[in-house]
Amino acid sequence: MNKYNQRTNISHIVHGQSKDKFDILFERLTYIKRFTFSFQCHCYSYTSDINMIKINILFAFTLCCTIVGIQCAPTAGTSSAVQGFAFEMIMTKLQFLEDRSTEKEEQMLTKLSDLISRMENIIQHKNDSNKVRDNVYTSCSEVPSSGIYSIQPDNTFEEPMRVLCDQDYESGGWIVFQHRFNGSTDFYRNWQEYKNGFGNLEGEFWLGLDRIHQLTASRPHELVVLLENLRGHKMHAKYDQFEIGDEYEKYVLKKLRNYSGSHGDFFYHDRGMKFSTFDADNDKSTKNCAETLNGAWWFGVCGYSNLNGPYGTIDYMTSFYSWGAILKTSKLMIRPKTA
Ligand SMILES: [Ca+2]
Repeated sequence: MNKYNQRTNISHIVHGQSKDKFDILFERLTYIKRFTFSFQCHCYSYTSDINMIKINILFAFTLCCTIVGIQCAPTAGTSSAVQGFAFEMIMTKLQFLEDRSTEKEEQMLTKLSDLISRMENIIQHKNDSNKVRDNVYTSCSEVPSSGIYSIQPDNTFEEPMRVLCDQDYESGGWIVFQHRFNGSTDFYRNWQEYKNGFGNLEGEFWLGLDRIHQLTASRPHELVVLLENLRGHKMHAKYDQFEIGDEYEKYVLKKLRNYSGSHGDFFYHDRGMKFSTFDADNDKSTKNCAETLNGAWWFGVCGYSNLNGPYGTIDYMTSFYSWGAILKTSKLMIRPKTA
């Protein structure tokens, strides 16, 4: 079974919603998922067909050579060289077709995966819209209390962004971009999903790298990471400058400066690293860190931080600082710098 079929069922995203409202979206999404699967099967079949043709040609060619009693292997002999050349041409052409088929398959799967991810976002957006206030705020510092709101910081944002605002921690004004607390959402996701975001703003979620980039590139932001282990011990790391690049730059961790906190500079090793998922290895290791650690992060040579890794495990970051206990909650938040 492929990774697209292993993904968490999206039903949690629309939990509690009237079915009538999303029937069409569900049907469409289901159709696309089935189409993706059948398309993959078709591509695999197509590639297998090409391989079978190659084998058949090789067999037929060998048989012909045997019958006429000539040497077919590509040697320095004159006649065999001519025969070998024709054979090589056919095989090269078939190899070209096979490579092209594989390339097209990968491109189509990426596009389909992106489409599914976007549709899940649309469903979540509709879901949240029932609970969100009609007002559009310029920042989370303006909202009356912690909760889900639409914000549009300035005119560079084409449309309002749905976010979870935290007005409780350290005078408030925070936008939450990662929240985990019960393991109900699968965080082992592909590039497109980390790009567009996934999960439920009322539950566990990842806001999306595009949104994090858009926010942090629009004006200076600070970052705070709040962690709590199963023993109830809490710790935090705060950086008064935080910015990530765009997708072209692989969402590189551009700025992460001026640490303060309770247990050390957690992300020291992540500075300047690009974001990696299991299907996008942008780390500095010979391994695929995201795949090895079952996560997605600004990995360097694996190790240290892996806050999108399997829920209920010891994070490298915390174990490195001898805090060593299983993480219960993690909350990553940003807010515009006021000074
Ligand atoms: Ca690597």
